[in-house]
Amino acid sequence: FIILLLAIISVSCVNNKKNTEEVVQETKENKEGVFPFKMPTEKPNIPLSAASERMFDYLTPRVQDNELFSQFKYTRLKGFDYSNGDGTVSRRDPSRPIHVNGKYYVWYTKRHTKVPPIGWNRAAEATDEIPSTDWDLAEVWYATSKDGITWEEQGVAISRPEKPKSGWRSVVTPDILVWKGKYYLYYQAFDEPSGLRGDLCPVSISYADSPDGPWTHGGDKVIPFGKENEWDHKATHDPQPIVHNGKIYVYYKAAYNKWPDNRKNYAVGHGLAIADDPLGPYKKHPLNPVMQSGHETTYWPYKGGIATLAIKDGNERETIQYAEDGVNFKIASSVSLTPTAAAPFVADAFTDTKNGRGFTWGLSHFINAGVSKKAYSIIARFDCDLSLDYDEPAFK
Ligand code: AAL
Repeated sequence: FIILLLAIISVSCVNNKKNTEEVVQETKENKEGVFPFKMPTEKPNIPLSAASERMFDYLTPRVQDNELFSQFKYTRLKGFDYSNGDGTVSRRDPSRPIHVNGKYYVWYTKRHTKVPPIGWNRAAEATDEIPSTDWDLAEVWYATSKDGITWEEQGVAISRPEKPKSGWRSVVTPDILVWKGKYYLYYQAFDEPSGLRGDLCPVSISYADSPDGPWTHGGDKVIPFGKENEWDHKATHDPQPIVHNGKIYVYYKAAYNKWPDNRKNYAVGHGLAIADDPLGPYKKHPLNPVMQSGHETTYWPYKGGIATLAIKDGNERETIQYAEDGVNFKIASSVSLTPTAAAPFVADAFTDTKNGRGFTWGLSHFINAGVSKKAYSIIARFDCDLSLDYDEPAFK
């Protein structure tokens, strides 16, 4: 019996070998040649491995030639005080900076509490003075700068309204839109300590005639929540407006799957909501979520479409992607040491450009200690070469 078994195995091995040889032979009959020394710009008609095939799915096969590839370098900002890093002062989730009358403006989450956050997993112990997370009991502040490195904190832009108005617990993670001479701040408005039942909150808007304010409340829950059991049920985060095709495109995030019961299995998706007017109504794209990787939203006009930087979460984390229609994104490059909560300075974010030029710098944040006792964040500057008008690499 053993001899018979060995005979069967060896016959089948020979068969397998023959099959493989046949396949190689068949491929060679149609395609000849080996991969050339000079990198081809188009897919060559030769046998290709799966990895070599994939190279030609990118914008260019050589990453160095890829306009949607960059490295990132970081610079510490001047002008912000952090109470010696004791966790009571935090600045995070900056808006994209804008340039008005010779100055850059940025809005961001600022928390200044008596004690550091106790962590989302202890949110039930949070009080009016004890924050659960780094972004609990926070407000939207703003700062200005001449050079993008030294900043002067100007004060609060959006404070927490009286209870029970939306955002009474915390107003955070702002981003800016410039539309028809007015300024619109979009931000998350929490009505409970983050972490209690997840990171549940809707988006509110305020507007002003000047980036220095005063800000008028323009609406709450402007991006409709998904229905129960939909991916963006009760969570619309990181609103980021762009003017595209004459409309306002707001990309936003929701953390879903098993969160909050099981943080390990949570997933992050991004959706797109479109409106004719900044205050809405917003209509969600039927193909949402349009991204299934990434964390905070970073989207910008690139040529005729929209590009995005996906960081931190998902199978396609640490990639830059591009969608001609702003909806169906494809990986353009793989990147590393990416800016967290990246907020690039995108000069044409609101011009309804048909030829988006990209950017060379922006702001992002660094978190010092996760859920540990002294958790706080700082805002830093990043530089890169994701601009079509700039040939110098960020790193030499
Ligand atoms: C950030 C952002 C949102 C979340 C929290 C504060 O990374 O995604 O703003 O709600 O964390």
